[in-house]
Amino acid sequence: MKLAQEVIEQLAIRLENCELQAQDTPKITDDHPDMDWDDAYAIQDEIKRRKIARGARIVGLKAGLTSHAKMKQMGVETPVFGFLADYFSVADGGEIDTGKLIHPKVEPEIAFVTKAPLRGPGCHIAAVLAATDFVIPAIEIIDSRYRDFKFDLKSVVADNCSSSRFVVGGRMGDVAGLDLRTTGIVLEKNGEPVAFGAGAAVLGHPAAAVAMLANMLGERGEEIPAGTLILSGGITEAVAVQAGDAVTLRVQGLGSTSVRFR
Ligand code: 0L1
Ligand code: MG
Repeated sequence: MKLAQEVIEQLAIRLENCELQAQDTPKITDDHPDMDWDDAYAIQDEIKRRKIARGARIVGLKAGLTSHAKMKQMGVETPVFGFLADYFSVADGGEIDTGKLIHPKVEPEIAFVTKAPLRGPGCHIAAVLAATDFVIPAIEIIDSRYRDFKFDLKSVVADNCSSSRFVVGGRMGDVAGLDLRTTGIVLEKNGEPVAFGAGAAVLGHPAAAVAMLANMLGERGEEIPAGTLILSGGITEAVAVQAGDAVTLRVQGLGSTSVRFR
């Protein structure tokens, strides 16, 4: 690690305050160009520690930048992961106050809920499918704390991978009866289709993103516990939203989930 613990704590406070006060900031690597991956995840961990200390519960995990569309949109090449706090969760059909966000975008995703722990190294698609209780449509609302979404990957990891809100809904699907590679999705904004795709856009199979997450956590001596909700990553590029917009995600065989922005 390149950063002192005191600097990690200061950067975590800066980024979390930006999240809680809906204010943007230049990317942190501008001031700390030598920070490494361990520093980036240590800042994310410190943000998580601060939330838990204030009484928040961690309700899930997210894999980010798991599709070529997202990697191309962001100009990066490596997937990343973050955590989901309880207050990120919005009811299906619910409303999000854009006054509490900076510049939200939505991503169509397939969420997994596990029924058994997953631990890397060596975690693979078959292990993920065997450990999956069900899959369900999910809309992730990302809101990078960095000005104009301009960042590099280490800055993104420190910022909990732009996590801000998520919605799940529709039908709980049994993976035994689904081919998630060919499962089609349509994302609608204000009744108009704005993005289309299929599960294979996420690392060839959305379960591969969950396996990758288990393997990345395994390198840190951690696992994905049973009962974890996991967002497997955007199937298409993220779509910008503003107050007044209504978004619906339709997933083949799994129904739909919606959210409105005010
Ligand atoms: O969920 C994601 O794929 C987002 C990862 C962070 C990068 C971004 O803000 O788009
Ligand atoms: Mg996402």
